[in-house]
Amino acid sequence: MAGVVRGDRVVLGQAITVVESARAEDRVLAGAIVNGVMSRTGGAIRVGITGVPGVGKSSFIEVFGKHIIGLGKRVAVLTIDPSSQRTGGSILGDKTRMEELARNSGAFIRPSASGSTLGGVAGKTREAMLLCEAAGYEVIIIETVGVGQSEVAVKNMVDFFLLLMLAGAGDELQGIKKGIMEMADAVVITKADGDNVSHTRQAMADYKQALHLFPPAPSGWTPKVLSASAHAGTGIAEVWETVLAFDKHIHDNGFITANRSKQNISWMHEYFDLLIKNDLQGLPRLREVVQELERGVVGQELSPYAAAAAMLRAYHEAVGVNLR
Ligand SMILES: Nc1nc2c(ncn2[C@@H]2O[C@H](COP(=O)(O)OP(=O)(O)OP(=O)(O)O)[C@@H](O)[C@H]2O)c(=O)[nH]1
Ligand SMILES: [Mg+2]
Repeated sequence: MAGVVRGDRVVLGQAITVVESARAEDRVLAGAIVNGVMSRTGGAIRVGITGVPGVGKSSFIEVFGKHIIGLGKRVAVLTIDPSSQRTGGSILGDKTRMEELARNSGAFIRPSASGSTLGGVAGKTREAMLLCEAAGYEVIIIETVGVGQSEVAVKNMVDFFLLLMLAGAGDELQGIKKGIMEMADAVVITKADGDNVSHTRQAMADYKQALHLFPPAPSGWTPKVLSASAHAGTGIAEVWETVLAFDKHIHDNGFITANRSKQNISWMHEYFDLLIKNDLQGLPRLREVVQELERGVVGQELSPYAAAAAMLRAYHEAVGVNLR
């Protein structure tokens, strides 16, 4: 823990590995680590970045991260890739695309552990974020692939949510669901260079129009539409200035406190659900009851609802016996 607080990147990496571990003995240590650093967390600006595969997230973050470090801040980048289980992950690709940033002493880059459920990965990313804050990173960037699974989880752990979009890619929403656009504090049209420049102008006008139709956000912030090119290095400073303007806005109107409290409450409930689930799995006698109930559902003797209710009764009983 002292190593984390000291800002030692190796120790920070090791602490995140412990937090990500599913082993029971590591869970105890992980809990102690997270509790131990809690009072040193909360100071960073938390930025979520999403967009369809290939939109240019990693390239953008490479340039964006270096820009922020150039202004004297330390940046941690955490990635959640819900597809990494299936495809084996674009982690290697990300590593190469953020090569310079990864070598920068002001940066810390960490891909999410694959092989867990989405909820699990998201929960661990949140803990990794807290560890990075305790280690003194002032800006936390969480990258996720915009395929509609992990955005809500990311939105629930960040302050600022950035959606990257391509210009002139036909369908105006590019498979990005309306709900994701609605969560965005800014939309950035990427690859605004070369032949793309004129398309970019049109796309910006279209997105301004589209965002205008959404109801006002609880933060009281009007979402911005910007453009950037990671290759040309243009528009990057404006995106950072927008994040800073948003940060000032939510500190001035108190939204940051209200929002983070809300996030912590939902975090608590998520953890509770997880604890119950783990607890259920840890009761061998209950497992037999559950299997029997499953057979009942398969044989259509029991409705799924009735089986769930019976499962809860059996759980209460099992816990009652345990407590005595
Ligand atoms: N012209 C142009 N191409 C870019 C720019 N940024 C990224 N690209 C290209 O777009 C492709 C995808 O870029 P990535 O940064 O890997 O995109 P990503 O969104 O991280 O992709 P996934 O991690 O696979 O979801 C690469 O071939 C990049 O070279 C840019 O600013 N301009
Ligand atoms: Mg990427």
